[in-house]
Amino acid sequence: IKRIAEEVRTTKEVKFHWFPRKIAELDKCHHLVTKFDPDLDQDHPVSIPCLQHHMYGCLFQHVSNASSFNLSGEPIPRVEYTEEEIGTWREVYSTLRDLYNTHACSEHLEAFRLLERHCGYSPDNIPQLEDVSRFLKEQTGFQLRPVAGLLSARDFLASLAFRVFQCTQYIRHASSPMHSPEPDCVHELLGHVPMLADRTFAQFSQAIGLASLGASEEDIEKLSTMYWFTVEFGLCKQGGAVKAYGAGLLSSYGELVHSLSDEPERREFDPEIAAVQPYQDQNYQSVYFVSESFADAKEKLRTYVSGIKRPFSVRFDPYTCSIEVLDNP
Ligand code: NLE
Ligand code: FE2
Repeated sequence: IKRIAEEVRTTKEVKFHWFPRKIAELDKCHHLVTKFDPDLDQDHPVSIPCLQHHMYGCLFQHVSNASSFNLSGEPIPRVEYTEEEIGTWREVYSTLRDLYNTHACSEHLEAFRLLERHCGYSPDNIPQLEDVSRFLKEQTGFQLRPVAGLLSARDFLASLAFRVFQCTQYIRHASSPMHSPEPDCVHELLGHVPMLADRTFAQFSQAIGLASLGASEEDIEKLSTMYWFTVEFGLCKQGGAVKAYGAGLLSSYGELVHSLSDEPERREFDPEIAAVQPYQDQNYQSVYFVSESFADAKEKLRTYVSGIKRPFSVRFDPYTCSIEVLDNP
């Protein structure tokens, strides 16, 4: 009996990483990582007004920490973009818009039409996160939250568990409109947002988030690599053709063309393999994973996640927007 009791205690005492259980606790999930320093990295400049937004983002982060964003329902602050910034947006928007017809998956095309009708998507206007967030909330329950830059994988994935998508508000520099190594609002608004309006894709995204809660460093690394090859750079089969659904592709003219050309390697999506596939984040990918459909990708993810070892399991309670934690027997 004593031996059993000790064994039980050992499992109960297994240490795991802290994770948010209530949506308000996402205020603690804002750890930024610096991939490049705009002052030092001459290859990837960001615009000066951009940097001001950057700082503004930090400021907002503090304000929101104090006021418990989401629970209070405080609107996301609107940003006034400069003429130059709107010019960058116009150039990317017009070029990509034409390419979507042949390169984007049908879910993206469909949501894009709605966003043009209801959310101020147009070549002359950079949509505001608050308007887009409201739209998404109606479609799939996803909401946006402004963030000052690139977040740590753990924090970013944790927010997905609550159907919260953390978004940058600044825009890429005018000198490199067709590709940016870092996320910016072009990437979020043209790449991620339309996909988050799809029901199955939203479920897929949340499932990655739920799997990440309290996971080991090693599993976080694997989940974020898998996220990279699906949500960011995924391809899928549709009507006998291959189309793009990854946001990193849908926001970069250069890479969208590259991904469906003869140059890169394309493999069938398998989470086990995609989770450990090496990648680089400064240039185009050399390998892409092709899913049969979102439903199929979701099913494969489910199998993969059930193999991740955690001393507990989690469930999202949509009524309270909180995570229920169940001890594994
Ligand atoms: N390469 C993408 C773009 O140009 O929009 C951004 C990728 C962020 C992970
Ligand atoms: Fe992204």
